[in-house]
Amino acid sequence: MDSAPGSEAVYLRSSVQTAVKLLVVGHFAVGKTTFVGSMSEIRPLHTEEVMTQAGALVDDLAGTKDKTTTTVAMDFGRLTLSESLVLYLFGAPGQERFTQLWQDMTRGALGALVLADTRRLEQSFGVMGLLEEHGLPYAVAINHFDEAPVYDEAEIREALDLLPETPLVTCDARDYTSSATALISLVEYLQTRISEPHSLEHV
Ligand SMILES: Nc1nc2c(ncn2[C@@H]2O[C@H](COP(=O)(O)OP(=O)(O)OP(=O)(O)O)[C@@H](O)[C@H]2O)c(=O)[nH]1
Ligand SMILES: [Mg+2]
Repeated sequence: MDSAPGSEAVYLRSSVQTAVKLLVVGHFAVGKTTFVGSMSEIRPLHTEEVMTQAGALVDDLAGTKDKTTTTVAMDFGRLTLSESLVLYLFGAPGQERFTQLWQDMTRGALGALVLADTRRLEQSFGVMGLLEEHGLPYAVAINHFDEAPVYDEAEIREALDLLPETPLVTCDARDYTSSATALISLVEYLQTRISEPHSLEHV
């Protein structure tokens, strides 16, 4: 893979035939910007702004003591997965006030990776609901934070009410290999869905 950290893959390879748009979604402070930053082979686009007291009234800051900025629009990155396949990653904020933005972000997207935090699993329902409304298939990646509880896969599936076929993985959004594994689980899932005739309407 050409996209290893440190490689200067600025230009798209001429062999690329398929570009796939994927969303990286999740609630406030779950690690979306970190994930897109770890994965992108180009300098990622971030729209970070310093958090203000006003935001503290609507965003749950528990467990985010070192966090000083928040994404106010989106994150964007690119990852060449093979000779012929390139992924465009769009990090979409999960807060309700960004619902309008989702109308544009979901256009043309094939699927989404939902980042979740075991300290606040219930906060993932909002984005999973939005994805279902938009008919977008998704995989779930538990982004592991040091102080977060560790649960069995079955417990997490039950807590998030996941379908048996929905991929569930654990990752560390700061780590390239771990994040790539999570993304590949989503891509493989989308590939199985594309080969199923009844799900073609979603892609
Ligand atoms: N321990 C640990 N910390 C992480 C991980 N991923 C992200 N962080 C930290 O968690 C904080 C929030 O990460 P962000 O990437 O800003 O989260 P976000 O989802 O983009 O946040 P918003 O855009 O504000 O909703 C940052 O301080 C990261 O360094 C992880 O896998 N493990
Ligand atoms: Mg962000």
